[in-house]
Amino acid sequence: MINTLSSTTTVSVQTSYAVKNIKLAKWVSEAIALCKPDKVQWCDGSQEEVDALCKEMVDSGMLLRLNSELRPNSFLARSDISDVARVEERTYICSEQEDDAGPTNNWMAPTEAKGILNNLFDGCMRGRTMYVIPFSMGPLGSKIAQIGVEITDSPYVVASMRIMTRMGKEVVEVLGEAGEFVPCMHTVGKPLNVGEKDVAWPCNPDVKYICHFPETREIWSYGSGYGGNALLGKKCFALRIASTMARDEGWLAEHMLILGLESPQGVKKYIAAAFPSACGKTNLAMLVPPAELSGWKVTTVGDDIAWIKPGEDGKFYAINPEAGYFGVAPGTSEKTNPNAIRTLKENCIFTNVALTPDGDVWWEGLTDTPPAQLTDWQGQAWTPECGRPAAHPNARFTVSATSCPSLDPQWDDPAGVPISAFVFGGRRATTVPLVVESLSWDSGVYMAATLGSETTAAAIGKVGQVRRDPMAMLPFCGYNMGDYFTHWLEMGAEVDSAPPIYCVNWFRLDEKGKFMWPGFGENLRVLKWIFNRTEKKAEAVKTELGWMPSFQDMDWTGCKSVTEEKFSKLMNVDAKLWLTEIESHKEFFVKLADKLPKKFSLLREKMLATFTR
Ligand code: TSX
Ligand code: MN
Repeated sequence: MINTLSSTTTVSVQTSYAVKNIKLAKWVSEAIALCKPDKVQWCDGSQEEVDALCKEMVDSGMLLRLNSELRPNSFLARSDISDVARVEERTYICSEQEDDAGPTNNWMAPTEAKGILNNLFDGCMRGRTMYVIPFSMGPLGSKIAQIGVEITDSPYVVASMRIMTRMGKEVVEVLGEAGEFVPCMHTVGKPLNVGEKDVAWPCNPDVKYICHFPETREIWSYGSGYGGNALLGKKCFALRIASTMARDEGWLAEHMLILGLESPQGVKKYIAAAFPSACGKTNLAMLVPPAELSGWKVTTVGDDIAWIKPGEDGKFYAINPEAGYFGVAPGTSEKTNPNAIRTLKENCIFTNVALTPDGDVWWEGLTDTPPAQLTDWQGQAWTPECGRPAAHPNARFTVSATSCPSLDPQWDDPAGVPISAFVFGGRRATTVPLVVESLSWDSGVYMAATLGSETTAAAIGKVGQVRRDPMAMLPFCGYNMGDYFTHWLEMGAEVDSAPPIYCVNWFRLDEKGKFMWPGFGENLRVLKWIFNRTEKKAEAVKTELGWMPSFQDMDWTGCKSVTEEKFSKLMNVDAKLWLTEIESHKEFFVKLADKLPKKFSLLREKMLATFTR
């Protein structure tokens, strides 16, 4: 028991540890007064705690326990149909000045947002338990790590945060009396009346707000229990709030995987890579090298977010602020990501996947032939002929990083890992070559800022249209994108020699619409060239776009599908297409014009000139 209560409240508060942090105790007691929960539970992060919560959720119908032989200690959650993804149109940056949010974010004045939120949060936890979740983004006590505390009325969020972050009483110890933390307020937005029976997935189908206050460093999320809307350590904190911290303090909070690459000689390097959605980031982070290049090892530091700081020795050091993977399940298979399949053996929470008759999970792409019968993500009977997907396309797995067989030995190192190269990749059917190394830091930042993916049939929007997603950060940058570009340009000078920047494209198509590059494990051939380039041990040819390997510069041992002719097509830089491409950069930048770095216009003009020559 702890005294976080005002004398007028009568709510049972459960904690097994002392809270000495004055700001924390005060904030929680204010939250209790506002949200008016029936009970308060300070989470300690123990196994017993999460076991008890999962049992409660199974009893209430929020979770289904999977077959303990096939999928030990694993659960299935089915969300409300109105609550299946991040809600970008309901996501706000609440900075004092609208200009600080910039044209690519929704903006609301902080006082206006607080007015709305205070109304919505008033009594929002009636009939429910308020959970207090202390968590660290990054290794506990690391100089690069940050602490947050999430208040939520969702036990699913508690169980998920325990997987995705370092969570529990140790975090409160690290906070001490005066440590700083980011307060993260969350509610599903469905208070229960006395005697009212709860639904399996409580949320507010009509009202959702995901609000970020970069100046006061707080997060308020209302109405959703799903993913990035509710697990506030991830996109809200580790990207939107952290990107503004990083701008102010001279570091980088990026939407990047971090992988380790070790040569047969035992030389180890780390690569940070950004890709827009649906490019297979988790697959790359867990890549299994082709048999013919055995001796090369790929290890996983993180699959989604990197916090990168200049170190004392003049190099960039990166940590993965997360402690688990919240990955898209559909498309994950023994062929696309064998390490993920092994990671998912036990101790998982699955959300919106299909259920097999024997109590295991299934999703589109897991096997070539679907099971004859399933229960779909909405709990309906499903057969292969029924015409509906069995799993929701955005169905997820939540699993601890420590379950991953390719986990890097240094993944939890408080010092982080040194970054030798940045990689940016998009999904482009034409125009963009398989790999190119930028001629300079500045031109690399320009390439990253013009990163884009072509919309596929599944996505909204016209098929074949390029959607720009600078640094894969468009939905996640907590401030003005133009200022973000300037910050990136400036960060190159904060280290002794900035890592080289590469652009890759695994998705180029031939005339018949077939993928030209085999992808997956074969991507190691590109990573190997990058590795050797950073060691000055690989050749390259200078082109209009930058340094590119010729066929002989890459290792083709055991690769049957890529001939020299095919390779030249994969690498082809078509001047006519690039003139159109550069014109489209200009169009994209119009929206950001007032804050766009002047260097970008110069770089574009220079590039234009090389192609018109
Ligand atoms: O994840 C992918 N990667 C990165 C892997 C380390 N995917 C899946 C993208 C959807 C999330 C890819 N898809 C990759 C890739 O490199 N490449 C492709 C395109 C592709 C698809 C299928 C085949 C080849 C290329 N081949 C066969 O199906 C046999
Ligand atoms: Mn992501």
